[in-house]
Amino acid sequence: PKVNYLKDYQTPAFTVDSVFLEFLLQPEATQVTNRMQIGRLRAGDLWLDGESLDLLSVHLDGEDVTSQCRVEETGLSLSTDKEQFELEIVTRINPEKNTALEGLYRTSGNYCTQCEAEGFRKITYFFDRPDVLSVFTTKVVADKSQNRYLLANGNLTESGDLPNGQHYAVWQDPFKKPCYLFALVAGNLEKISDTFRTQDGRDVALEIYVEPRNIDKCEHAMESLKRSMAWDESRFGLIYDLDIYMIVAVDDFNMGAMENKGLNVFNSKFVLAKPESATDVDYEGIEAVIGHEYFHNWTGNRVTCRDWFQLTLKEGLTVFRDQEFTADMLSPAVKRIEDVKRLRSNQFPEDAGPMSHPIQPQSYIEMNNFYTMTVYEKGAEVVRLYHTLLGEGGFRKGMDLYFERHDGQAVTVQDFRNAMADANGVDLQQMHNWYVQSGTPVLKIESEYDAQMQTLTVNCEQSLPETEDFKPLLIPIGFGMLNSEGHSLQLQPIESHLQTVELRSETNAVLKMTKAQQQFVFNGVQTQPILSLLRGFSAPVKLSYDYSDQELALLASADEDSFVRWEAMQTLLLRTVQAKVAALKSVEEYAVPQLLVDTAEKLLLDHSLDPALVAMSLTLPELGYIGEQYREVDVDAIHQAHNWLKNGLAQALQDEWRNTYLRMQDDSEYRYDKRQIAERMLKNVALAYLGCLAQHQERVFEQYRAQHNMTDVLAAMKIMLHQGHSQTDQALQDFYQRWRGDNLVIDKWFAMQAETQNETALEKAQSLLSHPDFSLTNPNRVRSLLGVFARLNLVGFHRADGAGYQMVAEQIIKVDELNPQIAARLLGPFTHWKRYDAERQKLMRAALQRILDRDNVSKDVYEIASKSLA
Ligand code: BAL
Ligand code: ZN
Repeated sequence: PKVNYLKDYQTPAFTVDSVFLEFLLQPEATQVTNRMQIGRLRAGDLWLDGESLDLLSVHLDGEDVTSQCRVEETGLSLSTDKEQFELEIVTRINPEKNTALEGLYRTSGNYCTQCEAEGFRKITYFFDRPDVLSVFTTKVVADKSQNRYLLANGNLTESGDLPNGQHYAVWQDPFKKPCYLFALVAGNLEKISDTFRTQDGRDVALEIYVEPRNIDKCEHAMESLKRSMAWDESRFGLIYDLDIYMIVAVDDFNMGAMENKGLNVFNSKFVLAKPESATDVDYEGIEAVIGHEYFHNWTGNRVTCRDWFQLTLKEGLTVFRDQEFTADMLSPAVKRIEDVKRLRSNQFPEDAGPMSHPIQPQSYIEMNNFYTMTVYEKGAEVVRLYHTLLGEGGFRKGMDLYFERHDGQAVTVQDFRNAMADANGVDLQQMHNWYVQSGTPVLKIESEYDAQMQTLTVNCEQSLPETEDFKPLLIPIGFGMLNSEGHSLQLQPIESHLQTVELRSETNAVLKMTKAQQQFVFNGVQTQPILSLLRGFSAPVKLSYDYSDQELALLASADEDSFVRWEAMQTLLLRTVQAKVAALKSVEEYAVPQLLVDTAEKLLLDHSLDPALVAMSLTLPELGYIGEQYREVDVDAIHQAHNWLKNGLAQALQDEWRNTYLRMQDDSEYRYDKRQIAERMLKNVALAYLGCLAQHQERVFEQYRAQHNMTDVLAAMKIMLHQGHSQTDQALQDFYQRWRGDNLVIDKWFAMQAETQNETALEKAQSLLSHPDFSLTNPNRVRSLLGVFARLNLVGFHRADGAGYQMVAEQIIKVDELNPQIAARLLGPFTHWKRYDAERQKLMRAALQRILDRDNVSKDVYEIASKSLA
């Protein structure tokens, strides 16, 4: 397959000033007429991208040139030397057979589209690249009884009835856009409507379209949309620009959602919620994704990407914006920790694996493979660096200049950086190194205290393991010092370090590291301090600093930065699991350290703390993250040590868990708010520990039976499954009967079973494959069973005999024939084969080889499998 390189980028040879599209919708034979007003920018033949299209006719300024077109597998070319012309192309496509869910397809009998990154070429022949921007007018014609609503981008300009039970609608989008932002939806949906009055006094119609059975689950999405619109106005001064904003929820969708101009198409997972069927995590996800897609209207749509290598320009920035939005809606401290966990569990491994790429990739075979944690989440961390370095005011100035310069353009990450730099009169050239180097930087810190001089010297060294010719990064290091009582110390950088140490308060600083090795010195330090490092997780690095357990215990209960407190407690827990893993391999006895128990107890008894932070601090690190700490992952030992520590803490703090559980009980009506979410979180962490103890088993089942809300129900179910409680099967059956027919809840039912780690995990997953509700064509269902099993069920997937690998590989092959994007995503866990023992390595490689050695392997799967085996 062809490799695309950033270095080969060429500006477009033609413009499409406007395009008129007409769709005659038929499930198996939709006719698309595409009339483009084209202008020439460079000499040469015309090339239009197009795939899987039946070409019916081509007219150039009214003349039939069909027979002069050369049609290839990936597009069409035509010789002409005209400067300005109209080209009309008529094609036919089959939405019903489109299981790849790219282009125009059918879902639950409705039509919808997905064009990013390169799906528009499956609808018609076009310049399918983000730097060709056009004004789109779309006419949709369809059977009225089957398609009550006909939707496309922009504002509705005309609609009416036609003969033979047909009707039509014409939509015009006045804003120039690349074709990846095109959308069309048609079907018998229902909608809820509302309005939003913008800062400048315009009323925008808001509409959410869903399948009729889901109409009672849209309220939270609508509220989230209104909050997003208000937030973007107040935080960034960005106002919505069309008269209408529509969201459509569909059950079959490859991604989470898509920011098409004025007509977002969403995976129903990120729209539908009611307390009985959706958890707090779902509610938060909906608010975040609704916000994310809305924020794209400016960062992505009004200012878009020049080419797909710039994807992080819109995604990193928009993720940063949605992170800030959630932080402002709920709790900044909790949100920051959630994001760091996500980054470490998912992006750090990607950075260390065979698909490792910089946030600005330099090449790709299949662009869909680069919608990654690196481009999105690490990209957001890099945007956050600008924010940390420039402050809120400076960042805002940079954003304002970015829009002033680039509204209506397709630009690069360099343009963004220049706007940030120019608006603040600073040099940010060094930030370039974050865009072009892959891998997770290691920040090694050592400190020296001179009691006589009362100085503290902080020696920092940065490196990028595996990168030759490493170029130093600009790393802001959040910093503070504590005395042995846990009180913050005043920070006094020495005179010559006033440029590189920025004081944010008397006790809080940012050390600006620009060199490979750098020293920061502080005066007036009267006692040996305890360092609080990387406050707020101020950069996406791995910190190496030799903390004692006592220092960590102090930080966990006393630091002024909540990230550092959480991190300190997590490090103590991690060390304990690691010590047990080591002990399991020797004859040594090892008991849960008293210091750990005392620190945990202190957190549980300090009622002034945010319950969410206590809950997150006392949740054991995930198995995957623990595995990350080892060169060779011993799945069984880690699993065993993890359970051992959970049981140990359950027993040691039995009374505190029970008291906490009771203290966090709240029988009032479900609300999605910061306090209730935090209390449920801590309550369910306490219940998870209590669930380890036989005498509390009934309490777990009781919580299930109460059916108070899905957060509590699912928490109880997972504990029962994990602990193998006697009521588990009864609850599973009851759950299924209650919710059959509700796809999103049944996804949870599959996922919780797929995740349960025990000796029969694989058999369980296998039996679920033949469950009548399992389907290989629905991405959410595939992810719930196969995705969850391969990613989270370490014990089942990595079974020593290789049967777990075999089962998943067989299914990936089947999925690849239907939906290559989803198949490629499922490969993730196989790509980390180097982290396992020799026998497992062999088995994992064999599975990859089998997936690769097929005549019809998709380029999505080919790219990942072949890079993993290389
Ligand atoms: N642009 C693809 C979906 C998203 O990131 O919003
Ligand atoms: Zn996005």
